[in-house]
Amino acid sequence: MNLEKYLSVTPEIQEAVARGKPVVALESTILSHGMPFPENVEFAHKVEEIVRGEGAIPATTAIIGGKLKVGLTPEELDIMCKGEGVGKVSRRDVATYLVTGQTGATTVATTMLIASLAGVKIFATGGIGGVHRNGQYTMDISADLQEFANTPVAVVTAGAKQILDIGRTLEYLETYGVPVLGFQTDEFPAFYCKSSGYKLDYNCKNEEEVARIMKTKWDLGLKGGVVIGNPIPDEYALDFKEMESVIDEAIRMADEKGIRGKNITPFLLATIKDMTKGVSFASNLQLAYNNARVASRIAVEYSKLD
Ligand code: PSU
Ligand code: MN
Repeated sequence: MNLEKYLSVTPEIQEAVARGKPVVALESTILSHGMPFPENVEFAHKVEEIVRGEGAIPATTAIIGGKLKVGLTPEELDIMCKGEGVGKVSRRDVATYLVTGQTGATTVATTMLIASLAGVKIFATGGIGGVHRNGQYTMDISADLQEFANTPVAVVTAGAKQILDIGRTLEYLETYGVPVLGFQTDEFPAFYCKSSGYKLDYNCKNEEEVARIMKTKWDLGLKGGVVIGNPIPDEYALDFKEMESVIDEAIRMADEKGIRGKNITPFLLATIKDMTKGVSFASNLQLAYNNARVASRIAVEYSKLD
C-alpha cells in the first residue's frame, strides 16, 4: 500500500529518517486541547527550538486537509494552537478525519501511530493517558495504553497525570508487555509531582542506556512501544498532597457537570490550571520542555547505534 496518498512528511524529516538522523515526534493535542491560546503558541515554537538545540529535528504531527502531517509549518502550528474547530483525534477517528477533511489534533496514541508510519522512533509528550480513577467500573482507559502495546515508538513522559489511577495504569502496561523505564528515577513520576509512590523496576542512568534498551527490544522483534518516565525538574515540582486535594475537587466538578469520554482530560487540565491560579500550567510547560530535551538526547544516542 502506498502511503503517500495519506501521509505528508516534510522533506527535512524524510531525509533525516532515511539517513538515520535523530528526529523527535511531538503531539498536537497538548496544543489544541491541553493548553490555552495564545500561551500555547510560544510553547509550540519553544519546544521545537529545544529539540533543534539538542541536534534533533522536531516532527509535530496533526491531521490537516485530509493528510497525516509530520512536521508543521508556522501557519499550521498556529491553526493547532487556535484550536477552532479542531477535534481531538484518537486512533479510532483517524480514517474518518482523513475522509471528511476535518482538522484534528493528535493524542499520544495517534502521534505514535503517525510517527511509526513515518519511521520516527522517539516522541516527547507532557503526560500519557492511562486508566482513569474508577476506570475498573467506567472502563475509561486511554487508547494511549493500547498504542504502547502495539506501536514501536518510545515516549518520554513526565509520568501519568495524578488525575489518573497510576497503579492500574502501570498494571495495564505490564500485562501488555510494555517496558516502563525510569529516567534517573526509582519511581514512576506523577506529572506535576516528582514521585507517585509507585516503584519502577528499572532506573536508567543515562540516555545511551535507554536508547540501547529500545534498540534491543525492537531487534528482538518484540512489538509495541516503550514508556520513559522523566520526572519534572525539582524547581517546578508541586507537592503531591496539595495537588491531590485540587484534583479530587476537579474530578468532583467533572462528575457534577456530567463531563465524559474524551472531554474529561481537557476539562480537568483547564480546571486544575484555574484552581492553582496558573501554577500548575507553569509546571506543565516546564515538564514538557524537559521531556523534549531528554527525548532529543535519546534520539541522538539512538542514531549512533545503527
Ligand atoms: N498530557 C498533557 N496534556 C494533554 C495530554 C496529555 O500534558 O493534553 C493529552 C495527550 O494527548 C493524551 C491525551 O494522549 O491527553 C489523553 O486523553 P484521553 O485520556 O482522553 O485518552
Ligand atoms: Mn478516555
